[in-house]
Amino acid sequence: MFASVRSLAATAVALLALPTLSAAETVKIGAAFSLTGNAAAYGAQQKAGVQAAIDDVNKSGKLKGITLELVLEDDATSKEQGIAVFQRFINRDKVSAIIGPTLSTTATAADPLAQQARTPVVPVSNTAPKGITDIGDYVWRVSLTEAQVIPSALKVAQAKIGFKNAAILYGNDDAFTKGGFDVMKASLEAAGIPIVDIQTFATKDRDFNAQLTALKAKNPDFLMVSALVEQAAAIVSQARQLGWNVPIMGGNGFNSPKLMANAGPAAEGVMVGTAWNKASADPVNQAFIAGQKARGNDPDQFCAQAYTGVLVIADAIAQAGMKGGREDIKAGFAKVKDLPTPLGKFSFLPSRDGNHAAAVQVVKNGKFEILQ
Ligand code: 1QQ
Repeated sequence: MFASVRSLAATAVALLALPTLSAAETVKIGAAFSLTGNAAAYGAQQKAGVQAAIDDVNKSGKLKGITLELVLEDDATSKEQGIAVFQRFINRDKVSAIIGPTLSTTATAADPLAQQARTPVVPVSNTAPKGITDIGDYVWRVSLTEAQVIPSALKVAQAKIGFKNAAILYGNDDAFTKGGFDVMKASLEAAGIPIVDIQTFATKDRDFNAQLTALKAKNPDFLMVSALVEQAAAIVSQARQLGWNVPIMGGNGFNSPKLMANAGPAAEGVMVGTAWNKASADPVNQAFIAGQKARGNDPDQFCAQAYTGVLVIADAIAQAGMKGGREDIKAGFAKVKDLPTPLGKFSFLPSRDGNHAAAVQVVKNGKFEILQ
C-alpha cells in the first residue's frame, strides 16, 4: 500500500517534469464582444472574424506546436458586463491575451483590470483617441483611432464636395462618440472650415428631430455625425424625412452595413473614413474575404479588424520565440512589424496604437464602396 502510493507519487512528479505537456501547448485567447445590446451589429462581425482567424492560424502551422484556443464571451454593450468578463478571462480561464471589448466606453472600465493583472489587451474596434492605450503598457491597439482616420477622410470629402461650412451632431455620453466629436471639431478648425452649429444627443435617444431641425435651420453645407450605428441609421433616416439632403460624413460608428439595413435608401451617399479598404487586391485581404464568404458571412471593417487582432497576437507569439505566456506576448508585440493582414501591412506606433493605411467609403446602391 505504502509502496504503491510512493510509486504513484513518483509517476506524478515525473509527469510534471516533462518539458512539454500537451496542455502547455494550448494558448488561450479571450474575446469579449458586444453580442447583445446597442453594439451587437459590430459584435456579430467581430465574432466571425476571430473564429476564422483562430482556425486559419491553427491550420497554417505558423505557431509550430502551439494551438490557439478561443474563449468567447458577450460584453453585452455594458461596462459592468465588460468588467465581469475580463475578471473571468484573467482569473478563471487564465487567458494569455484578451481581444476587445467592442466599445471604447466599455474598454475604459474593463482594460484597467487587465493592466493591473499584467494581461495583454488588444482593442480591435476602440477608436476613442484618448483613454485607451493611455491605460497602460499591456494595451496594444489594432484599431486606428478617429484621429488617424477623420482628418484625411475630411480632405477627401472636401475635394469631392467643396463645402464652405459644416455642423456637427454627436452623442455626449459615450467615450467613442465624444472622442470622435473632438476630432471632427479639431479637423474642421484645422481645415479652416467654420462650424455653424453643434448639437448633442444621448445613446438611449431614438428621436433626433429636435436636433436635426435646429441644425437644418443653420443651413450648413456639410454635416458630421459621431454616433453608434443604431443611432446613426435613425439620424440619417430622420434627416432625409425632414427633406434635408445635406451631405453627411459619419465617424467609425457608421462603418457597419447595419446602417443601410436600418436606414435603407436614406443612407445613399453617406461617407465614412474606414480602417479597412475592402477593395484592396492584396492577396491577404482577398483570402480573408473569400474565407468569410465560404463561411456564409459578408465581412465588414469590424470583421477584418478582429481577424487582424488574432494575426497580431499570433505574430507576437512567434516573435517571442514561440512562447505564449502573457509577458511573452507583450514583449512580442513590440517586434511586430509590417505584418501582412487584411488591413494592409500592420505595425504598432510607439504609443501602442496600430499603424496602417486608412480609406474612405461611401454608400452606393445599398453597399459600401471605396472612394479615392
Ligand atoms: C468605439 C467605436 C465603435 C463605433 C465601434 C465598436 O469605434 O467604441 O471606439
